[in-house]
Amino acid sequence: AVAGNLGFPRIGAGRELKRATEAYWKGELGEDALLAVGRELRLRHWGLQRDAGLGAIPSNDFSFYDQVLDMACVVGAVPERFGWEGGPVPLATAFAMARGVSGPTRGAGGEVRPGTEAGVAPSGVPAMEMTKWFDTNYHYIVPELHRGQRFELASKKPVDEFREAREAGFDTRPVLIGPVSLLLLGKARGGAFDRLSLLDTLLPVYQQLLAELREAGAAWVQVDEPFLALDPPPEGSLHDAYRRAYAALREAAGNLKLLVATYFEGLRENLETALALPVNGLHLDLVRAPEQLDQVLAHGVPEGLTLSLGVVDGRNVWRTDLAAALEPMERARKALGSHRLQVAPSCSLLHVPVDLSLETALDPELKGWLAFARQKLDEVAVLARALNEGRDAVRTALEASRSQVEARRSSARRENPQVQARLVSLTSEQARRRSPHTERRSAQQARLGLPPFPTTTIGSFPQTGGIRRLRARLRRGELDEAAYETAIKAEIERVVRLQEGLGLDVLVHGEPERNDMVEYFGEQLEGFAFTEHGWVQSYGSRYVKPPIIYGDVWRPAPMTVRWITYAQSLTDRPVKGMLTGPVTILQWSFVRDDQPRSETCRQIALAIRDEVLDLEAAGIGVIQIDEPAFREGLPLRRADWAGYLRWASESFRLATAGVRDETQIHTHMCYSEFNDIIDAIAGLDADVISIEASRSGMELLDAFVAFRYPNEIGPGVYDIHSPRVPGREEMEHLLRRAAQVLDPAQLWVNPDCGLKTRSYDEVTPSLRNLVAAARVLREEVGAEG
Ligand code: THG
Ligand code: ZN
Repeated sequence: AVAGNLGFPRIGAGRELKRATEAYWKGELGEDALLAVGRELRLRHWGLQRDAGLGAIPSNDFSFYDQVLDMACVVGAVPERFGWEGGPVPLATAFAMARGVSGPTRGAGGEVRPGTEAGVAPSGVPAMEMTKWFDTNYHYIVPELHRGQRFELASKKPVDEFREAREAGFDTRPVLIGPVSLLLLGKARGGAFDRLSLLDTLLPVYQQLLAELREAGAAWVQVDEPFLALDPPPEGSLHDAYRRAYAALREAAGNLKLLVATYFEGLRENLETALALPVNGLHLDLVRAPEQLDQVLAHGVPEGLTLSLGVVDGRNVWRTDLAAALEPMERARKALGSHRLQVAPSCSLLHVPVDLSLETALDPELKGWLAFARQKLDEVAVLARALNEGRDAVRTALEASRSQVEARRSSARRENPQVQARLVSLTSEQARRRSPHTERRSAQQARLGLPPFPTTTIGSFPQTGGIRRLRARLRRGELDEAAYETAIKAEIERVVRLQEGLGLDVLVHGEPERNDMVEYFGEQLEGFAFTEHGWVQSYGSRYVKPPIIYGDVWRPAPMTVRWITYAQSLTDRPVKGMLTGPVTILQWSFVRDDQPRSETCRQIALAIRDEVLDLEAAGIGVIQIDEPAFREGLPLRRADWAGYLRWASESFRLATAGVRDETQIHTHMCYSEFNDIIDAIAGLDADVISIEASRSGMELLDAFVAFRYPNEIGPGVYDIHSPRVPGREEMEHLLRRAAQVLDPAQLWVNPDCGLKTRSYDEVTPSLRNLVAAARVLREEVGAEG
């Protein structure tokens, strides 16, 4: 059995890629210097993988921005507006596709890209849309496809990087995104059409590419087809598309071997299709879908097909239980012989941090339970050796793994019996508000006395350089707790006075004390650990450092109460308490693999519930629990949606439902399509939900209208992803549209999202206009009604 890998993180252990790309964008680093950093990272990572003992080392897994963008450039799918005239796609063009040209303020999908805003001309070329890579926190650039599109072999990055590796003495296995998945990752532009109808024009480009790779001396190519493990799309016949595509690839490949890689899910109904492809290897994700191995073996593996067994978790940070991983592998060996097996991580290692050995501050006991990308390579190598030479050959490694697994299983730090007892004794009443919304509404109205069209913001105010420096100085010990507290309180007071001056109805404290919304709460909860260097690419040069949930979660002390009550002490208007919801904390962390996600989510929910009740007891009458990741937690297969929605929505209610009728619960969600989960959203039973809506001209409201959403709702009227200051009339117009389709008594007036990334010169006039727009609507509707 060969030890293989499907992809290595390209960011560099010291975030070298981020620093270099951002310096290049700022004009501080030339293109040659940037290219040199890329080359150095590739060579370093190939070296690491060879030294770890891997036989199948990927190339073309590197990217300066995103691998889907790169593949679009390979096949010449460059939208017309970027002015490309054929031939190799220049690096600057690829970056323009990702980030827009000369500062459009946002991409076609609306998001702001780093560095695109400075000195912008409004007439810039918009970037391509960006969206989530399956159920990961990685985002890719969405290829734009149109009817009659032509393709050509434009960029030869896969061949160039293969040659570069070969010259440096590495025989690599180039990674390509397969033709069917590339089309399904794309979005139809200029009218809907069957994206797979483009296969016939796309396949000759893949054929040419394979021929060039073969000529360059490649023995194997990894072709990623993650859609083989997903529900079939509504259009076309998937089976037929794969059959046609791989007949064409086979023909061009000659003696070049093809490994089709699936991941993130199991083959399920596509199993026959996958096993019938004329290819030499098939990769299975046996971490997400362990049951598929026996299904594949029972079906019978065609002669000449090698199986790549993805047994090391590429999506999480736990050390592998090597002995347990070996069991299915040994079953496969019995059926096929070890020469027809490869051993691999479940998916590309892009989704885990680079190197655990850099973590010097991590508790040694906990560190023993973990493996990052480098450590996972060692695990893969040991497992391959165990298959080839027997378990005895790797006895020491197996014993070390066993003892860590035992240590983790029996560690006292993982467990908190009180938390477990609390979960066991949960009742359904605890996840239900005492009275229906209509009754709560009058109690809240009596307490808060808000006008129609009440105004509020989502929570954060601009994070100025001064605020970030305060936190950095506290961390470095240059500022003591008392001085930090004084400075933060001064900032809170400033933000409260500003909101009073603007005439907002429900105020916030502005969140100057917070970094990332998940990191901030994770740092204060038990059962969470933090890394110093555990960065994972989120998109382009933007990374996140997910906390690691290793044990039972509980809240040792109030987390936000002193800041919120301080803000409330400054004003007679209601100040809203601000928390992150359990689903989002779960979703943006590395989670335990020793209990179901639902269980961990309930524990987080109870910790948040404690905070909610403490805020209420401290006199806070409005509390917002944000769930921006609620929708992205949906399983990849629709058949699994209902189960997720049940526990995710229950967790939210568990966190929020303990309050009295007169305490008003808000939630906030962004980047969401609500159509297919609107009943689950209604099931959260928040008194008020704020959503992003301004960019789509209130289109996102449609689902709420069609569903007759019963509670209150704040459709965003100020697009905070743009530096533009919206005028009063523009926001009035959006509010009128909302008031036409919903009961005006349901409506709140607020921006689309938090204001953290904006500056005060944008935020202050925008909020002034927002309050003015709300006042106009009050008059209009009051006069009518
Ligand atoms: N927090 C977490 N995950 C997320 C988001 C978040 N996933 C989805 C979405 N938001 C991803 N968006 C971003 C936007 C900006 C950054 C990262 C992800 C970002 N990162 C800084 C960087 O790379 O420079 C690092 C910031 C830091 O020092 O903490 O700007 O909001 N968990
Ligand atoms: Zn938001």
